[in-house]
Amino acid sequence: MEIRGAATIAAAAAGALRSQAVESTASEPAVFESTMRAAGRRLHQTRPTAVSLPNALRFVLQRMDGETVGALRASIISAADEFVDRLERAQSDLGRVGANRLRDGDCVMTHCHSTDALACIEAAVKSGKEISAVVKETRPRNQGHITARELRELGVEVTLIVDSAARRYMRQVDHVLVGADSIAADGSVINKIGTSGLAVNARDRGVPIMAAAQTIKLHPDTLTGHTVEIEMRDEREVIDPESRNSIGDIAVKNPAFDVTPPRYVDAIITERGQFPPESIVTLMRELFGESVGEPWEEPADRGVDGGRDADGNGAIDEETDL
Ligand code: RI2
Repeated sequence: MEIRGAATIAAAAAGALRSQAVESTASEPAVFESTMRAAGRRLHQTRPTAVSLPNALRFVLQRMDGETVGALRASIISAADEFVDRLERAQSDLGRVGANRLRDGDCVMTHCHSTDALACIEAAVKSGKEISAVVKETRPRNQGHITARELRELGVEVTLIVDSAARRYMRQVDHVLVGADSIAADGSVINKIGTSGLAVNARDRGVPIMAAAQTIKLHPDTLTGHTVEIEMRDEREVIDPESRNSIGDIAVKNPAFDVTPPRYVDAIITERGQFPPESIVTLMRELFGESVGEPWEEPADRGVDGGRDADGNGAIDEETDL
């Protein structure tokens, strides 16, 4: 969690591959390629839910090319730099799309901290619109505090609330704006825990909900029926060990993310425009085709399905669905 937020994680992963390429002492091309794939596998294991991480690894490692170590190294460096450059451009393009949905004087409710979501508010403010925000603190790690600070830096009027006050304040907001860690092929939005309940409340109150998600948040594996793994985090984020012991024998669960079904989402905002969630699959097919590789695996280990587990049901994990 020192590096967090799906876009930031993606940039860090590309940067880590770049560092590995620069620092590798391999003198044989095959050894160099193998160390790059090993670095990719290690990075891939760090967090399971944000698909921007494997998408970043895929972008860089698929461009690893050359007959010599020098050429291979140069290809990684140039791909990593291009990835970060595209990421920054995508976020500002997405911000302009999202800003078009915000009118002068609108109030926005936010959840957690998302650089993609903030890009929309920033673009609106920079175009001269006055925007205010109701910011949910977002238990257990209170990343809403980061959002509150960054919105204040933009000059946005901020009201901070506890998560459970969201419904009470829903009447005075014009939009719910969240980010995404992954978007599934059916248009489900996988985002910080609490997003799905917030979206249900918003729908009940007639408040539109928009998810700001660059296309690196689109989860290509979900095109072929794979589910999105939800990260379970340390129970000490929820309760300290002393308090837990004083209560007695209890179970504590701390899922980091949840799944908001497409019927509760009005628009997914990307750098390629805004999409109703049900049509995001069209963009996914255009970007990924029908299959995706896992270039961090050694060629012999890739297999027909890239070595992944397939439950084949094409649905979201039942524990995470509404
Ligand atoms: P950007 C965060 O997860 C939040 O769920 C946020 O909505 C999402 O990443 C996207 O963030 P975490 O890494 O890419 O804090 O928009 O667990 O910055």
